[in-house]
Amino acid sequence: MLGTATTWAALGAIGMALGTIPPLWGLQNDPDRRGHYLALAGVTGVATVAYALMALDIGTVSASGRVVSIPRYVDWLITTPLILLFLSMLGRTGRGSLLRLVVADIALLALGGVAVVLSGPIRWAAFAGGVVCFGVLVYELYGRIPRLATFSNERARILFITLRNLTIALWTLYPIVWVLAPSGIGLLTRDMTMLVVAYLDLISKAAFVALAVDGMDALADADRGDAGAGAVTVDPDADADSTSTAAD
Ligand code: RET
Repeated sequence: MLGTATTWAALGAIGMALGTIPPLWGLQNDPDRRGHYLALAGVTGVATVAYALMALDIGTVSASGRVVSIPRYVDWLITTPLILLFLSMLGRTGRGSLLRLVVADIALLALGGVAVVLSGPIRWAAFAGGVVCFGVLVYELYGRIPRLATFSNERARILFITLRNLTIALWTLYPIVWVLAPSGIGLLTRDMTMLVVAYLDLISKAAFVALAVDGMDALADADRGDAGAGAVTVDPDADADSTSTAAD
């Protein structure tokens, strides 16, 4: 039997709550990197609240005959910038790059949220605008940041590449689900959409956070000035792509 949206949302809340334990543990045990752990705890912590609200069916509004979940979009508006903040903290690419990422991210989410409630061709125009913003975000993460980044050591660079690739691969699935869901052509039911999105959210948040916490000792190695597992300091002028490994 396939569960309902409520069941999947409740399971999502439990998964996100469990996913918040590793960064909270890091906050306790590694006070030097509080900022990193706070950003990570925020990602799964905010999602825990959003999923609990969705499980209780709070914040669902109907517009143009479609159901929009306000907690879902508020969650995305808070947590996706935190994911991008963490990635830019790893690469130390500075405010300009973070700003471009966050502006593109908020614009694509706003356009996607607005597109749900619009009707007629303008709806698909808003969706297409969101996809263009997503293209800008991917270009920044894939094309620009690897060139601008100064990673503290080779392990930090590999951690960045792993998390960035995971992020781009998973985030690409969201607009596809948006089209298949009741927000788009309605091939998926509301219950199935909740299952698929909860699953995507769990990997792009809880798995991201777990991998990030696991990789944080790479930054500790750098702070100690210890070369860690065969680490090297990346030349900021070097093209990071040319030194990439199979992780690319
Ligand atoms: C929308 C529709 C408009 C076009 C695009 C979209 C992309 C959404 C994305 C959401 C990512 C959410 C994440 C949540 C984490 O838990 C808004 C669906 C491009 C990329 C990662």
